[in-house]
Amino acid sequence: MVWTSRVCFRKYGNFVDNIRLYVRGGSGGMGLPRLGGLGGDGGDVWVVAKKDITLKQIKDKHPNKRFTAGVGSNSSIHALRGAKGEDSQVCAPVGISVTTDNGRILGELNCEGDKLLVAKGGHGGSLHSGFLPSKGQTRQIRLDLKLIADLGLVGFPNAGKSSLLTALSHAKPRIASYPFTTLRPEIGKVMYDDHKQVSVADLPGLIEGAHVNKGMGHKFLKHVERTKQLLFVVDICGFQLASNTPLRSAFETVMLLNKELELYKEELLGKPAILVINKMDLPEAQGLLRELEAHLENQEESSHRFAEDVIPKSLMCFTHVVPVSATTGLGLPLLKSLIRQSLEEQNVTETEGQRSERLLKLGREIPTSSIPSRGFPQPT
Ligand SMILES: Nc1nc2c(ncn2[C@@H]2O[C@H](COP(=O)(O)OP(=O)(O)OP(=O)(O)O)[C@@H](O)[C@H]2O)c(=O)[nH]1
Ligand SMILES: [Mg+2]
Repeated sequence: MVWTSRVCFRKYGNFVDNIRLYVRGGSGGMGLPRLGGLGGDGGDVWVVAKKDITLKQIKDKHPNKRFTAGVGSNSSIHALRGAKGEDSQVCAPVGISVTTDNGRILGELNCEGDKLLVAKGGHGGSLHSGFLPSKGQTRQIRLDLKLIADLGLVGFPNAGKSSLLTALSHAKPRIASYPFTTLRPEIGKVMYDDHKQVSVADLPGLIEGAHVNKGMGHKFLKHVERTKQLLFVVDICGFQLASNTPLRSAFETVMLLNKELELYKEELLGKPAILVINKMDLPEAQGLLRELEAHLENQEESSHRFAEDVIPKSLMCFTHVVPVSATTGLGLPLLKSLIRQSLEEQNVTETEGQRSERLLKLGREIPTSSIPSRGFPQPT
């Protein structure tokens, strides 16, 4: 039997993978015609790549999403050459592309410290301009996190992530019964009957302590940030790394994956995610699935058995829970259609969000004086 249930533990969808900003270079300072003094140039706005920054942090720290550089100083008797206005910096994550509102690419920031000029300051007044300054450049820009794939496969080693990718796409990743078979992401394309394609990244397995870089830790987590949605893949029989480490049940592996993502970057839990329970062809699978279901439904209670430091503070929200077998193909057609549905839902939510943001902005920009009155005196 193939079934799916919708388990939603908390609101999801607050992961930010793009953001629109208003940037304005500072105006130049006035020149001093009497003495031939030059006004200072306005400051510039730069986007600078920093390691531990996320787009969500920019959004939270600068709710009005405006970055304006300083004005150049006027020329004066004391300082004939006015000082340049202060530059403004937008600290952004590594791995973003910057475009103008109409889609022109301004540049990419791929390494820490990369800088991109996004709004030039105006010139200070000089003989050439009749000592009058010019205004700084004004622009709407978009910062987009460069995604490696639509979906990322998240799971402990041996859960069957690579097997699942092989079953869903034409990719041929290495599959073996030992942990850490996959060492770098491999992208597969899932094809649909109407020729639509969805890209899925097979990622290295994650183990407890990944957030402090155990196993393939950081390499893995860095890639998770660069996918739109997550597919948690769990072995219904659980996971044991070695004979001297504890055997983790399927429910424990879900909790531990949740905890590792939270410890690395809590906002990753805001990504839409589907929980895939793999290896349902194994003889003991049905009984274990019932147990897992019961735990997922009573998550709060079930997690009390764990050590304090294993219990996640926020729980991942799964849009669907789908039992499958990568080996026999059980549940895969349903999983394929849920993946598509989930991505389409996310697209709609994002487009609606952007549209209402634009409308809101438009409302702010139309001055009330331009709204025609009906001949009544306006209150002052
Ligand atoms: N019985 C059964 N075995 C499976 C299934 N899916 C995968 N396996 C087996 O599980 C083992 C691990 O599979 P992989 O696909 O390499 O697992 P992985 O999650 O990619 O592992 P890492 O790359 O090490 O993180 C292999 O021996 C697979 O044949 C399944 O649905 N049923
Ligand atoms: Mg693998």
